Amino acid sequence: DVVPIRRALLSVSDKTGILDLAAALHAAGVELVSTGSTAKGIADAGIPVTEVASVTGFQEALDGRVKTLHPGIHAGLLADLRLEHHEQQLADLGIAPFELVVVNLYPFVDTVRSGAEANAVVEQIDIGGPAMVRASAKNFANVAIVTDPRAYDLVTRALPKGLSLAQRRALASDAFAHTAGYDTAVARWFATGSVEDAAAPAAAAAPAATGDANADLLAAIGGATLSSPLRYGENSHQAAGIYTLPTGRGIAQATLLHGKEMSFNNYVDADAALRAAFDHAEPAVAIIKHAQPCGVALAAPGAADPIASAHERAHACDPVSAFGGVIAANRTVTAAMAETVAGIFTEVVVAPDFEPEAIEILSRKAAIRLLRLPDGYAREASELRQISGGLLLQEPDTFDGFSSHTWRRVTGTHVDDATLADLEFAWRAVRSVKSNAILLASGGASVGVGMGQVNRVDSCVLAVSRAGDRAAGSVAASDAFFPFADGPQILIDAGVRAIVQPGGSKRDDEVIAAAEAAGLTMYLTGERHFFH
Ligand code: 93A
Repeated sequence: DVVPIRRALLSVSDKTGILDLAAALHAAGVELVSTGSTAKGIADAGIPVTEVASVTGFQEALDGRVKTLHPGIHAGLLADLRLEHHEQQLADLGIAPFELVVVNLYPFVDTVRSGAEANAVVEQIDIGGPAMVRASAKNFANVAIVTDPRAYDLVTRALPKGLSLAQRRALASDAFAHTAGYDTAVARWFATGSVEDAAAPAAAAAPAATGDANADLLAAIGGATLSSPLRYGENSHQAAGIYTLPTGRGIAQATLLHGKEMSFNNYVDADAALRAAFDHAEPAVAIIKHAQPCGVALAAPGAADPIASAHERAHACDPVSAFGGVIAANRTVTAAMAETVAGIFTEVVVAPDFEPEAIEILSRKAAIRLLRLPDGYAREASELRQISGGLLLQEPDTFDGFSSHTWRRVTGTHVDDATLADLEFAWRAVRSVKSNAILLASGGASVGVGMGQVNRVDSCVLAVSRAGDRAAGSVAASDAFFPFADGPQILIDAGVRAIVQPGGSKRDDEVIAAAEAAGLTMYLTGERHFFH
């Protein structure tokens, strides 16, 4: 289902990355066809390129309003070469097909925002561009359509082979979202004279796209821009979009290598999964459902394929909950990990990279989304949350400088190195679990997680019941202090060997006495990791 790229059409207003892409395509033997200033830039860079006018035999007319709107171009975009008579007609017409189309549209929104007068704004309504985008997206069976410079990397990595059907389908989805968002802005401008008002009738008529209703809010957080409307928000009746930070290196910048467009919830869960997996320096995997970890694990010591081992162990924590989960790996996904994941219904896999064979294996699943992180994945230096009427901003909770040497042992004997390593792992892992969080771990893998309860006792009960037999002999971490001895007593009764918790409760004495009586080791960290 891979269509080799022989001929590409490049026509972009945003020239970001276009010369590198053109150079890579040329090096792979692809013939380049391009419009006006795009063609000029490519030619100036010394890369051979054919002008659209010499393909159509028709000079651009009406001040550029008619450039690519010509059968000589559009038949090459729309021919379905799976049909013999399309191939024959194309040959009769002397028109060559395109397998790759790279187009982004006139900067309509920016022009409106610049305060340009109405005639100038109207000239920035792109007609030929969306026609090419929509034609190519409709013909995704034959053509790959790229509307976002962040996807150029996907194209160059696929050379010289070309893109798979699943990849072309995902690109087509992005393309229609791109033109839908564009037309929504145009409609809003006609209705209100502005592109900013989400309450305008044009926006209400198109619930799939959000527009820039939150422009003021977004200006406050450093120039985030609407990169794409999402199909919907947390639920299907909620309009939504994704806004990306210009300097971001996170999930918002990740490349979709395979699968359907990311949903709002996919983004939330994938980000939570990354947060959990990247808290560990060793190869680690986190599996997330509803923004909560249902398994976090490191590789088994000496595992032949560490990341595959970490995934297997994370999955084993709670296979029931992992169904339909979102997986983050902090290392390249290997073919072995892919084989296991392919057998489990999974929404998203996000990782720094994927072995080519892993992509091959997972691409057999149409529904799974594979996301490659940008180089140098990093989280922002501040975290933001909206409340009515304002924003809350805080430094992120990190483990910078974390060491168990600062822990205070309040009961029991010194534990052996393996147990201490488990406690350290549990303490790191519990941070990504929503409060009240209790995490039981054994051998560098979570075995039972109690999350999101409104009292700590219930979280203990949940963690113990999820762990089942595995609770006995495990270690426990609690994200915040135990206000009473009832929670730890549940862990003690289940056979937990050691507990790490912040301490600092008024009743620490009671809590410590319960641990003392049971003869287990308890460490106090002096620092809590609430996560709400
Ligand atoms: O003026 S158009 O509406 N009519 C066209 O035929 C046409 N062809 C390409 N807009 C058209 N384009 C747009 O030109 C593309 O969407 C792209 O944004 C831009 C690239 O032009 P250039 O290569 O001259 O910068």
